[in-house]
This record gives sequence, C-alpha cells and structure tokens, in this order.
Amino acid sequence: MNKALGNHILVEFMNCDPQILNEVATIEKNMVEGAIKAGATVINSTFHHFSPYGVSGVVVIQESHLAIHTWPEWGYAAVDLFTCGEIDAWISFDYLKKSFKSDSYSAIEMKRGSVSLLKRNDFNLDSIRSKNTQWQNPDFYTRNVWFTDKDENQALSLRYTGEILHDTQSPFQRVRILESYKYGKILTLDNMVMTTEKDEYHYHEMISHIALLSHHNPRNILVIGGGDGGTVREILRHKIVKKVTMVEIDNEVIQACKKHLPIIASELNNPKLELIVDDGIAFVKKAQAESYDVIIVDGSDPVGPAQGLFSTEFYKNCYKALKDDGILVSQGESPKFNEKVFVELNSTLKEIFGEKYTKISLFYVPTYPTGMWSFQYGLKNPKNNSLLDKSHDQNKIDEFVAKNNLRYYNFEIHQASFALPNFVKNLINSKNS
Ligand code: SPD
Repeated sequence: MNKALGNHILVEFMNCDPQILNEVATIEKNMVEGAIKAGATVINSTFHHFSPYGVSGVVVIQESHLAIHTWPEWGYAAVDLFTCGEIDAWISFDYLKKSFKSDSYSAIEMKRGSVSLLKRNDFNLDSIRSKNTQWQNPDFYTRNVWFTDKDENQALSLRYTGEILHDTQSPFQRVRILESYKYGKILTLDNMVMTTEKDEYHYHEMISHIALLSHHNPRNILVIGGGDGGTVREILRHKIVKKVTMVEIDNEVIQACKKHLPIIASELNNPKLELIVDDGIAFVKKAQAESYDVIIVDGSDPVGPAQGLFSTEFYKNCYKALKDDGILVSQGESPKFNEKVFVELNSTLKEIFGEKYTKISLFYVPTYPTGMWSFQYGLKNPKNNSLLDKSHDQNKIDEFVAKNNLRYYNFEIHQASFALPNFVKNLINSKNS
C-alpha cells in the first residue's frame, strides 16, 4: 500500500442540534475530548463564537489538527480531522457525531503526503536535537476560547477561560456570565456584552453622575433596566437622593448579577431602592405625570426586550413622567457601531424635548464594539440645571469624585464628553437635512 504522512477526514455533519452548534465552550470541550479519545496529545485550542450564529475553532494536536466551522441555523458543521501516526481519527468522528447529535453525515477520507511523491530532505539532526531539548511539552494545553460581540462587519472579541459561570434562557433573553482573562467576569445578554467587572465603572459613573451633578435637586430617580445594579450603585452615592425606583424586566439578570457580580450589584438591597421586576415601557406609560427629577434608561441594545426602549412613544411617556426641571438620560448606542439607532434616538429626543434641549455625551468602553459609546440627554426645561449652560460647580464635583474614589468621571470629563467629533455632528445633522 502507498505510504502517506497523514490522514485527513473531511466531514459534513448534518441535522445537528442547533443549540449545541452555537455553544462555543461546548464545542471546544467536545473537540478537545474527541482528540483525546483518539489518543492525540492536545497542544492548543482556539475557538470563536460569532454573534448571532456560528462557531469556528481549531484544536492543534501533536499529531496535526482538528478543525470545525458551524452553521447552527442550518444544523450543519464542517469538520476536518487531520492526523498522522497511529491516531485513529474515526474515533474522534464517532465521538463528535454523537456530541453534536448529528443524524446524517458524509465523510471523505484522503491520504495526505504520499511518500512516493515526496523527496526527503536531510537535516543536520544534531543542531535540531539540541534545540528540541529546550522545548517541553506542557502538561496542560493552552485554551483560546473567544467571546465575540459583532455585527456583520465588525466585532469585539474577549478571550475567556471557556468556563461559563451562569447560563440561562430567561423568557426574554439568554443570560450568561463568562470569566474573561482581561476584564474579569462578563455579563452577556443574547451574546452582547453588557458589562464587565474591570471596566463597568466607565459606563456606570457616566450614566449617573453627569445628570445627578447637573440637576439642582435630584431627589426622586427612576431607572429603567439596569438589572446588574451598577447604575443604582452610582446613583446612591448621592446622599441628596431620597428614592430610586428601578424597573427591570428580567429577574434572571438581577439574580445572576447578585450571585456572580456582587460588587456591581452591591446596592440592590439598599432601602432607598424600590426594585420592581416588570416591563419598564408599561411602567412609564402608567407613571404619574411630573414625578421624577431624573429618569435613566439603562437598557441593552435594541434587539429583544429592549427594542421598545428606543421608541418615540416610550420617550414621550418619559417626558410626561419627568418633573418640569427633569433630566432624561438614555443609553445612546455607538456612533461607530450602530449609527442608525444612534441617529434615530437623537432625532426622537429632539422631536420630544426640542433640539436645544437634547445633548449627547461620548465616553469609552473597551469591551463594547468600537469602544466608543454614548449617552443621550433630554432636558424638559433648561432651568435649574447646569447641563446646558456648563455652570457646574467644580468644587462640588471634585469633592464628590474624591470622596467616592471615582475612576472615570471627573469635572473635565463631564464637560469634555459633550464635545462631539465632526463626524458625529455630521451624522446627527444629516438626519435633519
Ligand atoms: N452593547 C452594550 C449596550 C449597553 C447596555 N447597557 C449595559 C448595562 C450596564 N448596566
């Protein structure tokens, strides 16, 4: 028989379980176990999930590689099992077929590197051997499992351990907590990054303190969304605040964050907080007119349960529920990642609050796609607050920042965040022309 260096099995797994094909951590585990069962030595694994669907990954083994690309929406996985030596890749094949619950498949087996067609080179083995002795095969393999938050053209990837600390499908969305290497634990909703332990303060300080330190007397605050608790934690640093009402639709988010992100969720049991698990859109619709000094919309992106948080009707109801000198702050999306929603929200707020009383502030979140994010403001009436006239009391802000050891927000950032790059000005103005 013609001798070959390697054996390559190209597999089409069809009618697989679509859920499994969309689970990057499960697929990585199955591929690594499939390799080990065949007797291979695993060196390294690199796996990515693509939002919303699909996983790609490779397990490098001492005896070549196993690779996979999945299309969960088609129940399909393309798998390459490339081995050399005595490894029987059909063992991996059987294991993966069972793991992915595939009920139909096709496979082609090819010999790679036909020895009769190749010419062997002679190396100076002595020099190679002396280098080889310096390399030691690690006792453990290196895992490269990546979480990716993306649209069809750009992405943000975070490497995580492959362990999923929490994973539930609530009636509204998939709630997961992953352990990343660089940013600690990450809360993801429907495969989008919501917050991480290491950079959450960028978002939570900015969503709260600009409005609360601009308003002359912020006593009664309403938060829509914000289930992780970070926004409430920041609001409650302001001793002047008497009451915070938070309306979060998804109890799963609250419970997962209380358990796994206790620093972010640390004030969710504060007696000044009334925590209502309900639909924030319906809540604002029924809210009494002129009742809140500040309304903060800490929603997720406009897919799934947060879609209504970007509607004109919702903001009209917020306007009504604000006191005469009230301020609305909304998670405003990114002018580089979701231009359309960013512009639409801005024009909705302009329509309701008036162009002069609508503002945008920009800030940076390393774990959101593009890193550039915004909060958008609506002022019912410019009186009694310094958001428009920039008459902020620097001493009061400096004192507050120092007392609370804030890590992102400060006096200069407060002012500078309203300075918009020209491309952003053009974006929001093009909608009006
Ligand atoms: N793509 C991220 C949008 C941010 C949504 N809110 C984050 C919640 C933090 N409390």
